[in-house]
Amino acid sequence: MVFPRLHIITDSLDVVRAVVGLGPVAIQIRVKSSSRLAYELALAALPLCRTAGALCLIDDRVEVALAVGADGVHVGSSDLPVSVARRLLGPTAVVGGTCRDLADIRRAVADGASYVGLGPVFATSTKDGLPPPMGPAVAGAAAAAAPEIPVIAIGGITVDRVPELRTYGVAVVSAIAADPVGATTSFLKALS
Ligand code: TZP
Ligand code: MG
Repeated sequence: MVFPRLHIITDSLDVVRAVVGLGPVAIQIRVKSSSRLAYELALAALPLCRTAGALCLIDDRVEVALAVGADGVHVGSSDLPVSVARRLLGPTAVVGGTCRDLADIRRAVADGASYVGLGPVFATSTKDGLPPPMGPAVAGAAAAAAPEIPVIAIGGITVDRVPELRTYGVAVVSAIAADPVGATTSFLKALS
């Protein structure tokens, strides 16, 4: 499977159901409230992803990825380190790490990441406590300096902004909320 350029981050089974068949996507299950709820959603989402050939990743929670047999995880600075997620999940799992700059990307590569999420590229209200946005030029330069790993831009990404991004792909939350099918279709076209 070619690593997907569009990562859809969601806490909704309806969104998973709506978008998995539309093209090559990674679904990232992001449930902040509890491992139990994340587990239940992941358990329901995984067969939908498998049937459609979509990648199923779990945000933050390595134990949930292990419990349901997901394809992998995406870990940030408050989660288990990339190296530990890699050790726990094994060599074939997808392990993504949040990065803020090129030095982070270099560390993530050394620690065994399969891909990195780089951001915030643009301002976003989806997540609190983020550093200032780096902008598409800085993100593109970091991605160009680390061609060995897919760099997925995150933070305030909209379809209109895809052409100015020079990263391997994008991860989105709010941009697909109002119209998951229409927005996903547009993102897939913009990224192809
Ligand atoms: N990490 C950095 S920005 C972000 C996360 C989880 C949220 C991105 O959400 P949106 O709505 O696509 O800006
Ligand atoms: Mg996270």
